[in-house]
Amino acid sequence: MVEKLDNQARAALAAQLPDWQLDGEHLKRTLRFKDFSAAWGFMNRVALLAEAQDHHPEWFNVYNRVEIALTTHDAGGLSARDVKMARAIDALL
Ligand code: H2B
Repeated sequence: MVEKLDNQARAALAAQLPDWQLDGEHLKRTLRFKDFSAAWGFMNRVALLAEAQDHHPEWFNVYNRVEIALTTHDAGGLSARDVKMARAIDALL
């Protein structure tokens, strides 16, 4: 069973992941691409990461915009899996 982040770990997120917003039990980031094709290409790459890590984003796409919300369903909130996924997504960009 994966553990939720404790308050100290949550407080460190702003410095560790400056492009992500902490919103309750989600880490959120909105990205804009040149067009739908670029957005979809990015989503494909994230999908491969998600499968490899067995950790899947909640997300929403309209044309060139991709909104991502990370949380760990098995923990009922944020865990180290979300931090790892956010870092991996950042590394794709
Ligand atoms: N993704 C996310 N975001 N949270 C989870 O707890 C989770 C997941 N659990 N992907 C995985 C799949 C689990 O359901 C499977 C059975 O390993």
